[in-house]
Parts: sequence; C-alpha cells; structure tokens
Amino acid sequence: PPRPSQAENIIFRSRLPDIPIHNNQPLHTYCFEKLVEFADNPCLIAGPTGQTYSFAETHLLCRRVAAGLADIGIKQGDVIFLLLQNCPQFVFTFIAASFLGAAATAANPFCTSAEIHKQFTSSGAKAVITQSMYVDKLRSWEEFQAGLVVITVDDPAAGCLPFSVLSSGDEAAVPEISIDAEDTVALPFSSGTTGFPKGVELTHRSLISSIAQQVDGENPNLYLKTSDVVLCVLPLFHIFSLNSVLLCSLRAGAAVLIMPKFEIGTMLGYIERYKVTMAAVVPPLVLALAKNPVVENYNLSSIRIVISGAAPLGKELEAALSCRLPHAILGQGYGMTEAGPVLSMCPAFAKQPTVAKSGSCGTVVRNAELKVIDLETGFSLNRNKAGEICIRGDQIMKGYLNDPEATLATIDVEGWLHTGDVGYVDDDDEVYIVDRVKELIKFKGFQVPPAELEALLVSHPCIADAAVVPQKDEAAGEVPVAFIARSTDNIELTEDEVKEFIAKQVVFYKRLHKVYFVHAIPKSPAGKIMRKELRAKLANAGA
Ligand code: 4UV
Repeated sequence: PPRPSQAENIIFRSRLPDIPIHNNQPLHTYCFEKLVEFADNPCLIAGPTGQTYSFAETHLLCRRVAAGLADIGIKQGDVIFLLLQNCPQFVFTFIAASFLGAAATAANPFCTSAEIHKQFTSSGAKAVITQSMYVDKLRSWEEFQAGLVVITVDDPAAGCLPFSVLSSGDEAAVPEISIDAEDTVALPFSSGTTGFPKGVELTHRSLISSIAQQVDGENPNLYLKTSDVVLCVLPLFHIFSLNSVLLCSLRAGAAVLIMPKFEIGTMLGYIERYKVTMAAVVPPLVLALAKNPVVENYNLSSIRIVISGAAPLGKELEAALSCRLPHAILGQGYGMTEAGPVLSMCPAFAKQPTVAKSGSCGTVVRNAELKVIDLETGFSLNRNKAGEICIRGDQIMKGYLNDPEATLATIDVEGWLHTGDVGYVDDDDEVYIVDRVKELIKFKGFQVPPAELEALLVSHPCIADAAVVPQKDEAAGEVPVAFIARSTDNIELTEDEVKEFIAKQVVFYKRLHKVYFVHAIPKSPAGKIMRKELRAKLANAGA
C-alpha cells in the first residue's frame, strides 16, 4: 500500500506525559540502577523450594555467571540459547549475557528436536543452557556430537557441564567491554506478520525504552512497588513474561515469584503463601481463575493487579474474574514481540490511575506514537475507525536477524512498525483490537505460524497444496486447521493421517485440530493463499 507522508499522519499518544528515558546504557546497568535502594529485598523466589535471592545476591550471581560464560568462550556479539522452564538460572544467564554484550535466545523446551535445532542454527548460538530432561532433544544434532557446550541447571546429563561451571565464575573477572545501546541483547523468535519464525533483535535501547514506558516516571503506567510480589507463571521464553514480569520487576524492585510450569492448584497455593500482588496472565488463565471451582478454596485477596495479554480477552470473562477478585484491578496489555513488545497498557495500573473500559487494551504507552491505517490505502485513520495498528518509538526491534527483507516489510522508511493487527482508538484514547490481517494463529497466546505447518504438509507425498488458518475455539482462543489438496483426488489420505503426520513433528500447540480436503487452495493472481476466503468458509460452515 502507498505510504502517506508524515505530515498527513493522525497520531495517537499516551494519556501520560512523556518522560526522560536514559536508554543509552546497557540493559543490566539500567535494571540494577537502584540496586543500593533495595539490595536486601527479595528479588527472585523459586516457587517449588521457596529459595529466595535478594537483589544483591541476584546481581552477584548474574556477574558470576557472566564471568563463567566468558570462561567457556562466550564473547561480545555471541548468542546463547536458553531451553528452560522458568527458573532463577534463566534470569542469571539472561542478564549475564547482557553483561558480556552477548544476546540470549530462548525457546519452549516442549518444542521438538527439529524445531529447536532450527532456532539454534538460525540464531547462531554458541552454547545451550537447559535441563537434563531435555538433553535428549539435542543428542542427534551434529553440533552436539561435535562438542557443542551444553550446560544443565540440574544434574548434568552425559556430555554436559553442570551450571556450577557458570555460577562459580569470578565476579571480579567479568570482561570490561563497551556496549553500544544498539547492540542486540534479546533474540526472541516470532513469525511476525508472515512466514517462518525469525530472530527479533531487541537491543539494550529497545528493552530499556519499553521497561521505562511501563514502570518509570513520577506516574508509572504500571505502578510496581518494592513490596510487590509478581507472579511469573507465563514462560520467560516469551517476551510478555520476560519484559513485563521479569525486567520490569528488576527495575522497580519488586519480587518475582518463579513457577516452572502452570498447574492451577500449585499456582493458587503460591498466590496465597507468597501473597502475590500482581499476576500477569493470558486469557486461558483468566478462564481458569474465573471458572475453576477450586479457586474458592484459596485466599487470593493479596492480588491488586491482573494484567492479561498475548490474545484477546472477552468482556464476559473479564467480568467473571472481577467477581472472583473484587479488590483487584483487571486490565490488558497489548504486545507484539517485534514492538519491544508493549504497544498499549491499561491506564488503571498507573500510580495515578484513570479508568479503562472493559474490552480495551488500554492506552498507547508513553514516549511512543501509534497510528491506525486504512487497510487499502495506507492512509492514517481517525478515532473509532478500524485499520492496521502501527507503532513508532525507541522500543521497537532493530530488525529481524539476517533478514533485511522481512525487516523492511515490517518497519517502513518512516520508522513505523506494522503490526498486522486490526484495531481502533476510541474517544478516550483507548485501543481496541478487533481482527488480525497477518497469518499468525494464536493458541492460548502461543504463536502458531501457518507457513511452518504448510511447509510440513506439502512435504507429504500425498499432499499437493495446503493452507493453515485459525478457527475460533472456546478454550484456546484459536486453533490451527488445514485445508488440503491431495496430489490426486482419488489418493487415500485420511484426516487422522494428516493430523498424526503433523503431530509427530511439532510442539503440542501447533497440532492441527481439523483437516478439510479441497480440490484446490484458493490463491490470488500473485500466488498468495487467500486466507480471508478460507476463514470465511469456516465461519459460514458454523465451525
Ligand atoms: O509476538 P507475540 O507472541 O507477542 C505477544 C506479547 C504480548 C504482551 C502483552 C502484554 C505485555 O505487557 C507484554 O509485555 C507483552 O503476545 O504476539 C503478538 C500478537 O498477539 C496478539 C496480537 O495479534 C499481536 O500482534 N495480542 C497480543 N496482545 C493482545 C493480542 C491483546 N491484549 N489482545 C488481543 N490480541
């Protein structure tokens, strides 16, 4: 679409005034800037054991691990790979990479060996930090056999090193290096608006900007106090938890309660025992909190903020949770990995709160510009008109790793990041998401890139062509379903065979829920799958 000149843009901004953001420093320096103020306060609490690390201890361990990483040969510009459930070692290693001017990429440990290997090679990682139970996923790799450094945070498996190799580093020996704010520090993977997962280069500058937009200033948008205990149940390999839970808490001096995996009873027990005050959740978790009868057995009155994000939250669900947690403020954050990630956040979380309506994703973050563009013309739209949401500011990604073409397709020459989300801004500056024009499917907030499944499908000898689209689902929000053209119409190929073929090769949330056999996949003259048409087909079938 044509891009209008800047003068014509209708730009939306935060309700909160801009603040000075000192984003020209390394991420670890910024996160621990106020260390002396809360050195002895709890920083990380490991849920299962109750083991607590103060801010001073956390800072020390991060530096030791940085020295340890340097000892095993990790240098400035290198990438390390975290394949971990949530645990304190995730935090130490992530921040340690920052100290070295290196970057961390992280993946869901439930992913298959092939999925992990793809991210491993694409990120160019030099070492893997994992748990012994996942090492079998790495053993078949050529790199493993050739001596890849694999470190396990629990008992080391054969061919791996123990985490003590890192944590016993000499904190006085962290290499003195000079870090550029434009250096990449986090490398989460996201498929963005199209294609395969790509490495998203988040720099020291982008992450500091994003954190500051949330928790800094006289009147922070997300007011975290040093007495807060923040629930970290969402996986740290996803940017929501990494940024808005971990990094924001480090900056603000709040404690992070780390849960390795979600289990409702365990989570409720932790909330009660550790007096959790803020919970970051995804809609399926809101559903559990709102509807599961076991919730009645726990005292959750310590919770004062619940932030839901990563997928749309229904108004009814929000209301149902409100009944359960009458004293808490419920609201949404809207994020996208490439956007650093937060675009908008509920203004009722602010120190001086303002009201947000149910169903809104809050207001655009401060120190940023948001516009809504017409899907056809690319011209910016006024309030209450839905179009593609675009965001601009220091917080957005530098680009996709080694993929200038995909970067240019996402960030235009004026610096606007095109989200592929359809939404509007109302008269009160609140942002609403109504649809998605990108390919992405979200299963419980997890990314399911259709291109990945389509490539697997067409590798099957009986499949000539395939398209994967989202179908609405009560529990998961969306599930992936496939349209398939067999190589010849009379070939034997059942729905179950197709499902099984995919299930063997992908992590659980990418599994196909339904397969529709068609004669041909509808394509545009340019050869693009007409996804809208397929989605409409599903809707019409009442599916
Ligand atoms: O790239 P990604 O997996 O990133 C995320 C990040 C979410 C958040 C939310 C609140 C935060 O505070 C934060 O730090 C991170 O999900 O997927 C991006 C896409 O997910 C959809 C939308 O299509 C994005 O482009 N999405 C994310 N949040 C919402 C949402 C939401 N609140 N409502 C509807 N869709």
